[in-house]
Amino acid sequence: MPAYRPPSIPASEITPESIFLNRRHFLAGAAGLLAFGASSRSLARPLQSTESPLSTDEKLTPESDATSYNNFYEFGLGKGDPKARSGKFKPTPWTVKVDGLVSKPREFGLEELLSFPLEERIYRMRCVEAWSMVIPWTGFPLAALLDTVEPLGSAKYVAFETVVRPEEMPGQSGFFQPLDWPYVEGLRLDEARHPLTILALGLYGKTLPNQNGAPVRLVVPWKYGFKGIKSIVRITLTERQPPATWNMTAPNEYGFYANVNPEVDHPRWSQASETRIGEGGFFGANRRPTLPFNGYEQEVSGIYAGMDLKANF
Ligand SMILES: Nc1nc2c(c(=O)[nH]1)N[C@H]1C(S)=C(S)[C@@H](COP(=O)(O)O)O[C@H]1N2
Ligand SMILES: [Mo]
Repeated sequence: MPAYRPPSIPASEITPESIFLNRRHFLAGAAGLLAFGASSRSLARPLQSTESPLSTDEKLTPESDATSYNNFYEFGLGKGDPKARSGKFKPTPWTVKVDGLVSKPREFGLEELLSFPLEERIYRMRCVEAWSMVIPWTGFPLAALLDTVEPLGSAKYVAFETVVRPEEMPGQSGFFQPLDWPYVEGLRLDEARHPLTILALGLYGKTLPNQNGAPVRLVVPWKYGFKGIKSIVRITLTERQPPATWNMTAPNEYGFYANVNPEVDHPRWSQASETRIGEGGFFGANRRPTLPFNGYEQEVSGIYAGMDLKANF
């Protein structure tokens, strides 16, 4: 699988708008111009562009939907809460601590994360609630970050942790607490190193808005959306399978693997089909079939060879 193709389109051709209109993909650098949060805006200094073989050419979900219909329980349970209630959240300055079973544990400042070669990836995102979107992310392969800290041979999993800031995240300070904080997630090391797995710093050519997980979140497109942990402050390499928030909260409903699988229904609803947000009508004619591994079967099924995907859902 090609992880990256050298740029073939001169930077002069690129403007942020044209990127989405002509379906070309870009690599952007934003060092020195950090505008996360409510004032999210175009990443500065687009460097180069390339057609990414890992992107879908399906119609993008309207940006206004992707940034207003969100799951981010730290800001509340309603789909509109993350946007409406995240105004106080401060995504800069930011550091991500990378530790555990690595030779070179260290912290990465946001500027350092932005200095990895950024790439645009247009991915389907399938929420376990049976809706989906098509989102253009800007980010870089998680494998690139893992390489720099040199995982030890004993490392088998990667654990992720979201920030805890009740004073800025109203869903963490209310009377009713739906989840234990911090929100945590995990991947097997080979999943974490898969070329499709990225750390995203932006969407639609802009830095991440707070509601989408500013300033840095995980995107694993063949898994249900809840694996895509937001506002990450720590990444830890471990020997044992790390805890994952939804799996711990309701293990019979949400597995650790959470690979999109139309044949494994949620106990309370079918996973055989989904609604594409923006296409209207949650039920009825607009529903489309859900694809194994969310349509990334060819790319990822090899890493699960021999595994019982119904038992390990
Ligand atoms: N920290 C944290 N990360 C999270 C969540 C959350 O509640 N808290 N929700 C998850 C779920 S269920 C989904 S579907 C995606 C939604 O991402 P989006 O709002 O950017 O579309 O984020 C995931 N990451
Ligand atoms: Mo979700």
